[in-house]
Amino acid sequence: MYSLYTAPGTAGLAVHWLLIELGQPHELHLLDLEAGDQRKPDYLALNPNGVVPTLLIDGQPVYESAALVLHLADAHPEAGLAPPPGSLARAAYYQWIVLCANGLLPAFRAWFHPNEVAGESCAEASREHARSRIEAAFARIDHHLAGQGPYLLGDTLSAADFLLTMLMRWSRNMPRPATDWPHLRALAERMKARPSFRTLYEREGLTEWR
Ligand SMILES: N[C@@H](CCC(=O)N[C@@H](CS)C(=O)NCC(=O)O)C(=O)O
Repeated sequence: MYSLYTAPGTAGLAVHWLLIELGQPHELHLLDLEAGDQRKPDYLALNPNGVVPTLLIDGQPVYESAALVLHLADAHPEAGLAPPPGSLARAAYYQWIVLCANGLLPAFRAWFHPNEVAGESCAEASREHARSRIEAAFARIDHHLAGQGPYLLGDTLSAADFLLTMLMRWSRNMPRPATDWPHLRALAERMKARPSFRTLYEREGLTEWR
């Protein structure tokens, strides 16, 4: 049994979306980040980092969105969202998940919280630097999709596409949103057309970037 602690539109979105896509029953706990729910002792006991998401898997808390995406795809292989371990496709799959988790996700964190990088006095420069890193990553992924798309793994949808779509969504109000790049835009449209995306939006109460 799964229990997801998240907040609408955050790093928990890909995890929530996959739970819906995979048809896995789960309890949903929506935290109010503005009110500081993520720093309350009960939540810190589940995730000492004080961030969302956290997924209780049979009562055990596990965190880090990319780790949860990898786990859910493996735990429910019938959906075919993860290539077989040891295969070449699996190596590419790891590559994209790690690029999202290790490259794009921290750059977005720096975009949304630029004062965390080097203090308030450097916030503007940090934000600008984050923006250029995000745009450069989008350009490289778009180039990949142009030659080897339409999904990150070619013709095969994988859990990595869900993680990337979450990140593309985060760029919607940036000077150059992901949808400025034609192949990223096409991927976003495909992903948004999934019935699970509509359910996700209803359950998280989201309206932007439909
Ligand atoms: N590396 C973490 C990052 C999680 C993260 O930064 N979550 C944000 C929301 S997107 C959060 O909880 N922010 C609240 C805060 O920092 O107080 C993951 O991917 O799960």
